[in-house]
Amino acid sequence: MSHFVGDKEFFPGIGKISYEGPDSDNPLAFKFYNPERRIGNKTMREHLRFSVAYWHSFCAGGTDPFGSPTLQHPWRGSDPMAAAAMKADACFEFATKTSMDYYCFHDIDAAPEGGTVEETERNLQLVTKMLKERQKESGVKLLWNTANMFSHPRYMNGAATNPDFHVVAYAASQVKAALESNVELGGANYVFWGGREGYFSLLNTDMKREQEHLARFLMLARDYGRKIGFTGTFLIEPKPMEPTKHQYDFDAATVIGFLKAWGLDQDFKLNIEANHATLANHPFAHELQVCADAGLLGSVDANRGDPHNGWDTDQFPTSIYDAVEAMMIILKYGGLGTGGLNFDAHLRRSSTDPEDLFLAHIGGMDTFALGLMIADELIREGKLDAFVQQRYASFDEGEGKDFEAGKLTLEDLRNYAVRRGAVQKRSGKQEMLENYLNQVIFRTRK
Ligand code: XLS
Ligand code: NI
Ligand code: NI
Repeated sequence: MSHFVGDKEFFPGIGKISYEGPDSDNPLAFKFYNPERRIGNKTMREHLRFSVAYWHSFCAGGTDPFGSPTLQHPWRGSDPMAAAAMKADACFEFATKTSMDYYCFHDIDAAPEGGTVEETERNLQLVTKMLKERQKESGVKLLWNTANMFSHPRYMNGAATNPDFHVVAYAASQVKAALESNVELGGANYVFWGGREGYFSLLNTDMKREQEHLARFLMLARDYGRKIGFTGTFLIEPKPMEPTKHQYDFDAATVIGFLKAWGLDQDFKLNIEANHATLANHPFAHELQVCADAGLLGSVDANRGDPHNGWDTDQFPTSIYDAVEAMMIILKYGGLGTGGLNFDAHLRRSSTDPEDLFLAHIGGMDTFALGLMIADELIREGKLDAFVQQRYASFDEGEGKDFEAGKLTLEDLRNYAVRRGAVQKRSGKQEMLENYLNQVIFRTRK
């Protein structure tokens, strides 16, 4: 099979990236990601379910608030539908060459927005046909799609939470079309990221009403999706701010409370983005654990932020610590289900060589592959679990057990305290566990 689709190769000179192992000097090779290698009961590719993000890799040209594009995509300046076809070819060529099994897109990343609702719908239908063919040809699948309801000026005051019903309805037209595209492409999930679902000032905002509208909107989307045969998972992607000052889907705990309050937790799970956790002042692992504990861990936008500034810098993930902690949570959860690890990350503005896109993804994939291997070792060794279990041992028998079972009253607790007298200090041993983690991470392995 050729490694590109269509008749033009967009990344000439770069072949299929292969696994060469940790000692390889070849920057265009995997050092840790060996797709068919088994870890536990699954292969690495089955565990990790990597996905490339259309918007960052094939749309964004390296602009920032102070500077114009630094990248010249070959489709820039072409007729919009011709450009859409070229972008699709580039995406599937890239995914095939990097052994990426999935891709993700916003409606307007893939298909040009038209002047009317009907024209926009038609464009997306045409592009969906193109994508479907390329999926078939390459075997690359849709992890999720979503509607971009934040770029167009009509959404400046929000989409589902806009104070103007006309805008809410316009947003609904986009979600309807995006869901239809998803079903046509056999998407595994459908994402809502509410970049403008929030407010800048309470002086002009009825927060309660806006959140009720959001819940109603999500119910309608769910009902329509199920009606047309969407069997995948709906996902909400929390983020506390940016572009809005305050976003309603602030963090995992907030979203879970919202989903439960509206009875949406049967159909919706969460898509956790590492950089959004950073913005909410939480570690990535915290957000994943909150979702796992609620049984609502859906998917991951694998990237990283910068701890020293407050932006969504969407850098490629390189932290082994973060990847190890994330993969421990995911493995114990039983895997990502319909979700995956989507690289919602873009190159730095000055990374302008065509190979840089490959190097960035190779790094992200190797980081999570290594994280997976180490997390699996940590779980199999069982020392962390044993420590945690022993830390709570006082709830495994006697009154502690009765307390957990709801058999004791507050007076019973008081009497127990009297009987036991002064409390003995018990160390949490954090440093010992951190040293152990380092020992395992830096252990020599092949
Ligand atoms: C932006 C979000 C966005 C979503 C999809 O911060 O991460 O890229 O993942 O709309
Ligand atoms: Ni994201
Ligand atoms: Ni983001």
